[in-house]
Amino acid sequence: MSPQDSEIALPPSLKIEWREAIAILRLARPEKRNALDDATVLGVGAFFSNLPAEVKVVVLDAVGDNFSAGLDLSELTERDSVEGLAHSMMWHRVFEQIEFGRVPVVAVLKGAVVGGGLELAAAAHIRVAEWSAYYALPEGKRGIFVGGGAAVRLPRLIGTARMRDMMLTGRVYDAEEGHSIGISHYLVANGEGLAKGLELSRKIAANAPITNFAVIQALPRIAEANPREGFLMEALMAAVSQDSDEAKERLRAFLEKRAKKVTEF
Ligand code: 1HE
Repeated sequence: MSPQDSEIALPPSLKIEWREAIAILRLARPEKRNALDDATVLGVGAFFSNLPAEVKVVVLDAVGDNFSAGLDLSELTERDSVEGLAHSMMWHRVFEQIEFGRVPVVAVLKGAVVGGGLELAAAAHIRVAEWSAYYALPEGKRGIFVGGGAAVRLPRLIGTARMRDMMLTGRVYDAEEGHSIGISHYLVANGEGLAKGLELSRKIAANAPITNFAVIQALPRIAEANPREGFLMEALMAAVSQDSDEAKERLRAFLEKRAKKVTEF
């Protein structure tokens, strides 16, 4: 616990743990398999828009055996189409704060990573999966459509053809399959996801802030840009980053044999 807790009002379905430069945000509604109700999604948005300055990386974790069973279906029955539009766009705003926020986000996946849970995971920058993780988009079978950004993020991650299959047939990918198609970056034994997520977060936190900024803000925009603009944006970002005092010191440290080699990171 930290004094910062009092500055971020979160619903009971979310818990924060501070570990110096790393903040762990946990979905904490295991009795409902971490289904995402409005209070939880808005709480995630409040958390990311009020991150204390000293936080350099966020780990997105979950209490219980499941990351998230997706949209809280008990809230869905009450919505008409106009309310549905507003709801989906609220999710978009919140997940945008994750993907294009101030710090890199590492998600630790286990059990159900389903529907909106997969959409949430897709907004993170690094995904660590435990063997128990499984992935599905049951929206097709529930008579609805994805609404938390999956139609934009998942085709970029796994391809439109695979996403179409998941939605049309209800296909479930297990952890190993999910890993082989690119959903997770790391696959670890059950119970070891958080330790791996923290290990990676410490490495990320040790990077120059300008590099982390470039990777989460500039890289995805460059990758989507017309190459003519993309090359220029890359050159601008390279120029800005190498001009920083920190970059100069890091380069000097390598040349003076004070820095780790690539094989030692
Ligand atoms: C829920 C939800 C939920 C569980 N909304 N309450 N997501 C889905 O279609 C997935 C629906 N859930 C499931 O298929 C299963 O719950 C699981 C395979 C994920 C887990 O099964 P299991 O056996 O461990 O748990 P359970 O007994 O099914 O569920 C435990 C409780 O959580 C139970 O409530 P209880 O009061 O009877 O104990 C379930 O009703 C509740 N629960 N999942 C509400 N999703 C922005 S658009 C995004 C669109 C979507 O995400 S659609 C996909 C929705």
